[in-house]
Amino acid sequence: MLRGVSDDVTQALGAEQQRFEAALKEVGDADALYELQVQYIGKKGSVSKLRGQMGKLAPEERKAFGMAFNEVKKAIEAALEERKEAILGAAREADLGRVEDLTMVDTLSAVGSIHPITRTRRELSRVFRKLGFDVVDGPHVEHELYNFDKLNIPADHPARDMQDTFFVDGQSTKNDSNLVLRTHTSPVQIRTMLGREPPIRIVAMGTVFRKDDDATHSPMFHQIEGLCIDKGVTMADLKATLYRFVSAFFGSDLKVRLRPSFFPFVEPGAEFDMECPFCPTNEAGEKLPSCSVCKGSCWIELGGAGMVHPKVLQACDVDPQEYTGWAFGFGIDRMATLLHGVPDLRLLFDGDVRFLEQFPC
Ligand code: FA5
Repeated sequence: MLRGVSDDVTQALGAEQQRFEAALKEVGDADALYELQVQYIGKKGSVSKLRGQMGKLAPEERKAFGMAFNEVKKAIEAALEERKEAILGAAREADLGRVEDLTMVDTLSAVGSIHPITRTRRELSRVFRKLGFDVVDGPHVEHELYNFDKLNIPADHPARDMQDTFFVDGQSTKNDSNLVLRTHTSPVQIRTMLGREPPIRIVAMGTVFRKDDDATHSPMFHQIEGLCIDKGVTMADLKATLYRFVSAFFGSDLKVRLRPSFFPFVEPGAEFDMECPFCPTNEAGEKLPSCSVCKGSCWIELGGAGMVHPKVLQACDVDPQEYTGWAFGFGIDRMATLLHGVPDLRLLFDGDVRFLEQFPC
């Protein structure tokens, strides 16, 4: 490389270059590379120092040495740069590998989320409290007397067949009747009327049990019950309350309709439906019949309702001549499946994390 130049300094330059090239092969990271750079071409580096020897050379040798020095320095700089790129490239590759690691399940910091039923219950509580209702509770294991008899469903009444349930060993303290897993939240009506003086405005929410099991019926499910007892209360108040509730819960102005139906504890009794909030519309805002939720009917069946039967009022020591009242009840699980588009209600209770993860807080 330093052909035609023969003095000691020039040989030393060549020797330093060879030492550098050997050392470079051993360098594995950016720190070691920097050390090498300082060692050879830093201010006090071995190559840099040789430049100071130029003054000792004869004037006609200086030009050749200067050119040789610059050539060596440039070669060292280029080799350092090339090695630096290689080290950075390897570090980037390693970084990409680490990004993949980040996709691993991080079990330590995983926090749960609120179950869709709990979330729906909380939202129902919030809306009914705003409408002036107290939220009350009742036991899951109930006296048969409260679950059926005082609701005008005597032992031989066919309505009991529709709510076939689980009986619990042991005797109830009320009338020596049986203990049952409550089949609906309606016994909370009885407990409330026996425990408070009218006016009454309550909702009760909770778990209920029936001998059911299919895609839309679970043996354990959740209901909400509403009860209003006061002087001069009518069916119009019931409909207005249901309308207010549905509109507040779904956040838009939705109609409610009542259809005649039978429940032994209300008279008159009704099924109540709400206008479907999920129907797709055309550009003119007209609903299209292709809705998968209401199957094009534009109505969603919610539950039962009606004026509290005078026999129920009497059974709870409320004078039907002085007071009237209404009640309603519907399934919370159905509400949650509607809200979240869940095709099988039983998925809500399987405890499968892959299903529940679809409902983050
Ligand atoms: C009743 O349980 C009455 N207690 C409701 C009532 C209250 C009527 C007050 C009048 C006055 P029904 O059996 O229809 O009614 O049940 C009410 C709702 O519970 C149904 O509309 C449905 O949404 C839900 N439901 C009933 N059985 C199941 C089940 N096995 N799984 C899930 N949801 C159910």
